[in-house]
Amino acid sequence: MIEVEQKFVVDDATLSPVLQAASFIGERRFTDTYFDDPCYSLTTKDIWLRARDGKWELKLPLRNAAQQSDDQYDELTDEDMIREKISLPKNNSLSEDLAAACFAPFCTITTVRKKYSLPPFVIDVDTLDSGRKIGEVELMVNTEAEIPKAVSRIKRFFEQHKIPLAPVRGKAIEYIQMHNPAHYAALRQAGVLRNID
Ligand code: V4E
Repeated sequence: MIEVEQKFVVDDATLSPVLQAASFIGERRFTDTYFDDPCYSLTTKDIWLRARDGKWELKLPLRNAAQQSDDQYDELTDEDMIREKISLPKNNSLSEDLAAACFAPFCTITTVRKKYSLPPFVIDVDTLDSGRKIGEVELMVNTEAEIPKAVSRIKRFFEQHKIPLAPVRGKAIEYIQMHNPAHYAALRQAGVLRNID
């Protein structure tokens, strides 16, 4: 399954009628630690390797980032597939092999995520330690061919509920901008900062 998603800036006045019509699925708190090497080899290709509460995940762009107007990433959780995509041979555990290849954590973010269902959409509302809130509307599809239709449906959902479709600085991008100017400059130079810079 492919998750087609669009983030939005949460404005409680706009969002509360939408959430009232939705069913609350649940709330979870998780911590993401993101990894890259000193040349930013992954993130400058818009590839995001993270451990979410200790479980490895790799987010890979489905299209060239410069053409993207929405968040469309493939997400791998199988460690052998992750190794294959980042060309990391197996000698020891994934974390040991990453460290040996000079991959190190560059940011850690804790999120409280509330999940709602408004079929066929799933709505996530993330709250960060800073209090900042980011929303996300998601639709699941089976094949890449179904992505354009899903993108249109999500756009219509935004119009219908008068949610502004403005570019959103994601959590990891915001962290890098605040804490690591050299990394942020490398992302900008690589053209990875979709729609914001
Ligand atoms: C894909 C990505 C990053 C990894 C973090 O992804 P994000 O969707 O922000 O995290 P989260 O916690 O909502 O993940 P989920 O639980 O939905 O899997 S960091 C940056 N990107 C891509 C990206 C980009 N290239 N440019 C801009 C301006 N923002 C984001």
